[in-house]
Amino acid sequence: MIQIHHLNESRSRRITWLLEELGQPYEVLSYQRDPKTRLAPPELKLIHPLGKAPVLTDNGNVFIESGAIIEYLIRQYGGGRFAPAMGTSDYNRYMQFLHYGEGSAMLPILLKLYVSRLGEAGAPLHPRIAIEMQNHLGFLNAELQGRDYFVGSDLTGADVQLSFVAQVAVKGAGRDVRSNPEYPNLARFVDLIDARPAYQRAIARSGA
Ligand SMILES: N[C@@H](CCC(=O)N[C@@H](CS)C(=O)NCC(=O)O)C(=O)O
Repeated sequence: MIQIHHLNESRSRRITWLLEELGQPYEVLSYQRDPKTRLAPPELKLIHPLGKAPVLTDNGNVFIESGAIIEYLIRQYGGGRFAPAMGTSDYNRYMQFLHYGEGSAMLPILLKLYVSRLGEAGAPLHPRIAIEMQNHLGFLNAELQGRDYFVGSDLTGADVQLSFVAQVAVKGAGRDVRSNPEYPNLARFVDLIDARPAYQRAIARSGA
């Protein structure tokens, strides 16, 4: 049975959601962040030395990295769904976004998070981070102009991967800017995800 090692309020939500979309039986092993440091508990290092979530285990294999896990699950259990056919231009676009989600888009988001902990000492970095946030979120917002999903007309693994970035853009830092969104297409995308029964099932099963 597939096991997903899931950390509260983390990117491992993407994988529990994808497992629900796939309709694949799975077991959730839940971990709670330390309330002060926000780090994962040390037990997660027993599953993988990095101690980061998500970690997926299946058939004796241990997988880390959301993008690689998404690709594996869709290849293994997708039955032709959630990814375009290899060799098509949609497939190239799909791979680009699957990598882009963690390879580029997360960097300014994480920088903002960490630098915010420095208080005033971090102020010199704020303008550069803001420019990079706008650069990446503006790009993603523009890519969704006139379309519901990032690739083709149906949900793919690229949307699952980019869901976290869109959610941070729209609902991050305890705010919800959907009534007056800076990135209206990302806001629409977040609403679309929220409305998916599989996403709701993932939340009901392993927490919001
Ligand atoms: N690029 C990795 C990021 C993994 C990662 O850093 N996960 C965070 C949660 S969003 C984590 O485990 N943080 C707790 C810690 O660093 O102790 C992925 O997408 O899987």
